Amino acid sequence: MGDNGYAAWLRYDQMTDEKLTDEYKGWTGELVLPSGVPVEGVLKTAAQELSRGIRSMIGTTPTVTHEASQQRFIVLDVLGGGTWVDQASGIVPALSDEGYILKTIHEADREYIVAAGRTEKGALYAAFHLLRLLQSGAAIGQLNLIESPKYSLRMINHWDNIDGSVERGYSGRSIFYEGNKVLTGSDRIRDYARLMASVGINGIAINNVNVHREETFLITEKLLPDVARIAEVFGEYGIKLFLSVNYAGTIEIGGLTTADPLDPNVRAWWKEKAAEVYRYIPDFGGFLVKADSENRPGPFTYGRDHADGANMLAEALEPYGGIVLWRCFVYNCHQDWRDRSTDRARAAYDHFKPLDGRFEDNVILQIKNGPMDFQVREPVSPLFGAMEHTNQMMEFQIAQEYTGQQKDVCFLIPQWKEVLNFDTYVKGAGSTVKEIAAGRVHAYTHSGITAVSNIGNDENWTGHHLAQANLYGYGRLIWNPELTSEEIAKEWAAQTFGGNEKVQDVIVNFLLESWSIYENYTAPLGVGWMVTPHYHYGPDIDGYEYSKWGTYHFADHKGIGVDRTVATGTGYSSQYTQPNAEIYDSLEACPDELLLFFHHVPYTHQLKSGKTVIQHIYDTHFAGVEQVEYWISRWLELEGLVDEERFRHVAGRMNRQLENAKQWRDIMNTYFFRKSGIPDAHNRVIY
Ligand code: GCV
Repeated sequence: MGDNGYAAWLRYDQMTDEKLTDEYKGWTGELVLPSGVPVEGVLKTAAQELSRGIRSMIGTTPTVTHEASQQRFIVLDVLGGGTWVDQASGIVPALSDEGYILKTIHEADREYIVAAGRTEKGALYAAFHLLRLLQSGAAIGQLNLIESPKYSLRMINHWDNIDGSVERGYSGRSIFYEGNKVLTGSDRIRDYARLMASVGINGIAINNVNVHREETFLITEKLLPDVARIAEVFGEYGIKLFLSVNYAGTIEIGGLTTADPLDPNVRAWWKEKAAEVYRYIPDFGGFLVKADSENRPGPFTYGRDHADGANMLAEALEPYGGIVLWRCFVYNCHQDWRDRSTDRARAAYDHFKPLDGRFEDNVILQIKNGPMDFQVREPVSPLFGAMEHTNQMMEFQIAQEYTGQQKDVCFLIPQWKEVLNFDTYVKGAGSTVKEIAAGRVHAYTHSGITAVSNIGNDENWTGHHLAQANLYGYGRLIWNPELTSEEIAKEWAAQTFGGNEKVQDVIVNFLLESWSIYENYTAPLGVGWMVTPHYHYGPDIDGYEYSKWGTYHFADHKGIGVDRTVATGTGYSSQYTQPNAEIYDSLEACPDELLLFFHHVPYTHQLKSGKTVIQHIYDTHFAGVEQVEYWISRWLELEGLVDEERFRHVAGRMNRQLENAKQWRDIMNTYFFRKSGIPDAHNRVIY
């Protein structure tokens, strides 16, 4: 592959270390499939991927065979299938269905590496893991790895529209659609499935949760034959296809006058649609639904609630094992800014918590990580874990809508890790988000993690080359949330930019600092927004201040922040379980980084850091720009060490990031100086 970034982390560059190449050659000459060389299915994909990767890195194509003939070889198999591999592998501790082992076995007359899963999917993941090791130059002579994914649902949501546009897409157009047609024959879709399977993704919803008229037909015979072709490719990589559906489908395309979830004709229509979908796509995953949210239709129109709506769809999908992913991003988007009693942050909890226990077993509530909307900093949604008898899954956003839009670098793994490690205390200490999402705090029948995709048809998939790290990292993190941000960044950088230590060092450290840098030059202390309305890139401090969207900072000449306390504010803090409720409610205990999310304070309020709020604003905004300047200078040191194309591309994007950071710095500092009248303690330039 060239250096346009298309291959992403599956580059499989030809190895240059001769000794290591010889060592690997010894192991990779023969690929043995004791259960027979498959002609179709996921195991076949696994064998193909291994062969392809090995050929590309080592230069020789392994012989794919049923029986071993060499002294050293690789074995690819499904455990428990009755082949000799079962015995050779010894006792394998409980593996989940998608788990696998990677084990080097030394016998008297032969040595081999077993890459075997509990299922074919597990074997595919084992194959990709082995390739990752080879690509990173790891030792493979003594492997003894046992892997099981933490989450059973590991999903991606696309916000792609059938006209080819992508809502909140920052890397070109859709890879799935163009001009109201489904793109079926494209290599891109297969290559995308490869990338996703290589990091363990097993479910992808291929259309926007805002389902417009044409997309409403995706679940009908008009478009299902094309959708089925995508599902087939996904299936080869162990990925289930999901579709977002239009809650008002019965009215828009079904010829009915209602979408009342309790109406027998409405129920019958959805059952018919489910049957149709499964006729074309037998392993279809299910429906993703945005209802009664941001002007989308929903059950409220008929005096029904979310449980009524979700259960109707659940009933239709249940005979086929399908699930309903029902989103909780529900709030009043027509709020009067003069009304201080309505708090958007409260909305999801207020709507859904009272419905606990009313949802069918094949419904999962999909909850955004924060109560607002993917801001650079917000607390964890208090709804997460608050419903003991209702399946839940977490929704992240890889797309960087509010975090730099893949023009600015913002590696989000550290943010997601903070969310996953957050202790909700819903069942006492240790009730962390990461355990709840795994269904281990409450006994959920379905759970997991999903995220909004950041890819498009840009040659390098993600616009910014470094934004590929978020996509890779997301998959790795939700396979194993114990991986550190640094481990993930290093893995990604080594596979994507090669082994040069200096290159590694610059990229990894820049990534690791990037979230905090972005936070430094944008909205401070958890207050959020302050972005250009609609586009959500670049500063516009009052852009949303007098709007209907419920996203305010309430800055005046004395202070800033949203009072969400019980005594004097909206009472949002009480949605948390103790001790979190108390900590957030208390001005003294509330962590600095979320201060303005929970409290309205004077500019002279002293933070735990010892600085006043106003000085913090000035300092972080000056620092943010300096940090970007620093990382540009570090990146420029890589000239000649990174291929020309990616070197220039990243340098160009970083200069744009610098312009953005300066714009934020100067507008923020000027705005708050004018509001507060308090000068910068260090007398720096403020306009
Ligand atoms: C798909 C935010 C985004 C919208 C998005 C919405 C959602 O409001 O700005 O583009 O719509 O979230 O998650 O449904």
